[in-house]
Amino acid sequence: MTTPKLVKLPSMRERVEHTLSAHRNELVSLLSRYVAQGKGILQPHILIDELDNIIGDDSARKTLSDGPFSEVLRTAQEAIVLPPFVAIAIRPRPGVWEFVRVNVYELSVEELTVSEYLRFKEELVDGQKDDPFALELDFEPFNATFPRPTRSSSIGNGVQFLNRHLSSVMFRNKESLEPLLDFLRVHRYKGHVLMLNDRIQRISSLESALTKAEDYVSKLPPETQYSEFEYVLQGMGFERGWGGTAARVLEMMHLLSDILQAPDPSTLETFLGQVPMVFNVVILSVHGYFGQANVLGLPDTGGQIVYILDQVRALENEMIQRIKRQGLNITPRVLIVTRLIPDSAGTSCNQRLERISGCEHSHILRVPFKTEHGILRKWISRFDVWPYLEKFAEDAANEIAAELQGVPDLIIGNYSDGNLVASLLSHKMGVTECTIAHALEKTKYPDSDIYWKKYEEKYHFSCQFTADLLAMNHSDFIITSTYQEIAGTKNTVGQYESHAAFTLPGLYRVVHGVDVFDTKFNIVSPGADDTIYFTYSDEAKRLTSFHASLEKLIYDPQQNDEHIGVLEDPSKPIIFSMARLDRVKNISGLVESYGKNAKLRELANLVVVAGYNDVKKSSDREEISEIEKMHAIIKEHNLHGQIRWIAAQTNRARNGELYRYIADKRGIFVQPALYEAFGLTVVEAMTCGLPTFATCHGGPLEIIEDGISGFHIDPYHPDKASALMADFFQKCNEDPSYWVTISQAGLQRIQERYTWKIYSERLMTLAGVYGFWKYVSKLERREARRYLEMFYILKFRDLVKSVPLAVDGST
Ligand code: UDP
Ligand code: LCN
Repeated sequence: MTTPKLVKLPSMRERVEHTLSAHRNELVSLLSRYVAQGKGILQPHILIDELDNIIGDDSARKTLSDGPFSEVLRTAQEAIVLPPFVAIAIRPRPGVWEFVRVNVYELSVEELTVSEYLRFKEELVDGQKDDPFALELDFEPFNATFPRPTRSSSIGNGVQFLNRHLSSVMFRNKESLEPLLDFLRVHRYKGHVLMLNDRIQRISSLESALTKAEDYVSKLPPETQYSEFEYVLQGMGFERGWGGTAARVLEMMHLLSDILQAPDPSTLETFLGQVPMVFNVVILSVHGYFGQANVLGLPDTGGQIVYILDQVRALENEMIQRIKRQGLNITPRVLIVTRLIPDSAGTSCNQRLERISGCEHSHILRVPFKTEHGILRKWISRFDVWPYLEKFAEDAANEIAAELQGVPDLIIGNYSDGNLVASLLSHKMGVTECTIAHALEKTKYPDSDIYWKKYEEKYHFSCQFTADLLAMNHSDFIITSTYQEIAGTKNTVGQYESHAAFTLPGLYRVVHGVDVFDTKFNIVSPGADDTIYFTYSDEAKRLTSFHASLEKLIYDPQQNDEHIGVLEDPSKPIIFSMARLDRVKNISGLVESYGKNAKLRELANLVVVAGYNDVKKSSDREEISEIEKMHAIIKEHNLHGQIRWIAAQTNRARNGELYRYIADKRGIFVQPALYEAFGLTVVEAMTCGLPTFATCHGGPLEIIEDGISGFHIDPYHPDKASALMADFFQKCNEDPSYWVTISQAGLQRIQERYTWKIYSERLMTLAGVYGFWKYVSKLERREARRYLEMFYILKFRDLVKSVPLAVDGST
């Protein structure tokens, strides 16, 4: 038998070199086409398109697309052209990058380091500067000793990998078990010792105490309450926290015995996930409007609010159950900490404390933005909040301490501003930190890093990207809704991945910003509240009392600031969309593509719920320009008679019924965003049984399996998208069961993956495992924290000074 030889795959530089020597003419012809475009950045589709444009030369095309260079072209993410150079950023697989540069005049190829590539890219903006002292940010050395997977498919399963690592270390020798012992000994709740007391000082005594205790407890009837044998266990060194009944205590003790004898990853995860350590949780969502009623659809106030309120309900429930199961009599608390807005536009955002409905122990705690001029009264855009956050964090820390009478056990940040405050608080309090991005703005705005100055006045991305880097490196674990949020797809770059290396010319250059293979990443997807979103066919649960008002909302001919446009033929099915009226949501793009497709207009009406229809009602610059655009498109395509534009709808229960009402009429839901980080409306619509057409850019790509549980559309090819919808309606006219097939497949997809129950169980387990990991790795982590502290003080604090403070009374 012959042993297969390991063949080393050629590097990208070798591929280019090989092509240059074997097919010089063809490659030069292609590269010259790139260079001919002049200085700039070329996107992947342009790189490929140019191959098709090598005029009249089929064989050249074939040579290049079949040879080793094809891999370079297929995986190129961008090319920087600065004649005579073309530098290409190549991504052979998610999370792995290489950089090559070709001198097209001299026909030489070199491999670039990430720093060299970025420096070259900066020349697009700064010309040749050669400043050897540009600030370079590099987080790699701090994480070099931490374990990480190498396969792209393992990205986002951080906790599994971490458990494997931890258990293999523990397996090595008895001393490695010491941190676990110490960890179990530090647990306390308000001064009361939990799990282990001082009688157990060493692993050997833990082992013998466990044997004795297991022996004793196993002889008790399984349902015996902990209080009945509490004192006996206390004498052996055990305190409350092992379980409420003998059966549960025994189960936990078996798990620990197994770990002490032969640790394995899943036992470790189960055990750490059950150790009671999370009683008080603080969740930060700063910018507002954060409220339970009348806020959705307001600028900047969308899915994040829905997500957090649902999350808190699920989390409180899970905490109560776990605490009870562990035999503790402790009341958990969850505080959502947000901004208090005195001029609260008819919402409850001016109240300090608000109980969360559907919860017993969870509240919204609001803390105002303060400066030396006093409290800021008005709402401000999420892009302008940066100068307020440090003081906000300080004030919030005091308020939280007063509310909880102590520090929380877990801090969860949301979005860039909440994540920064979470980092500041967790840094100060030494508490486990989890961050959730919801949407990293950098990916939404192409080239917003290299051309950051262009965006600065409007968006202050220099602050936001800096805050994002700080938070993603400071947090103990990161939850994402999808894989693509971390590492994209085979062809597209992930949101976090786009922070691995980038440059803000003149500010700093990031050579290792975040590593998508880091075990801190975990995919835990949200769901949709099942009391509000359920299938249209669940007749018993339907809220038919809303039907009359929904009918009015859609068909009432009156034109006012709640709805404009009429649907002349009410018998047609409805194409429905609902989103904030942001540019990126691209509602205007949907209206335009509908307007241009006569067949689609013939087959279906269009109903959109978005923002306001009157510029006077909006204070948000982006929304105002979208409102103007919508009116112009409606006029240009003469859409009156086929479109209904409804202003933002804040009644969630009625919105749930609205999706189902549209399903009754065999309509569809469309999510046309240019980029959607996750897309809760997609999950909501599918949960209600509406066939859904959603953008292929971002989360919906993963939520929907194209052609099976819905459809992907590309907002950059709007004609194709509208043709796909028209085909769908046509097909449904010919065979009405087609609509049902897609609807049911969508429902099945949701049930398998997107539920809050799965989410909250996972979150609690992650809090346990990462709490332990934080404890064992505290020394190493300190180095990174000090580096981050310096970056915060020297860069972030300076940058926020460039953001103007808002003035109450002005718009
Ligand atoms: N939403 C709403 N009324 C509106 C617009 C949106 O209730 O007028 C809700 C929608 O049902 C969803 C959330 O706001 O629950 C939007 O979340 P998504 O993730 O789709 O987008 P985001 O606004 O967070 O970017
Ligand atoms: C923010 C977004 O932009 C959406 O894509 C998400 O669904 C939402 O947050 C909740 O995570």
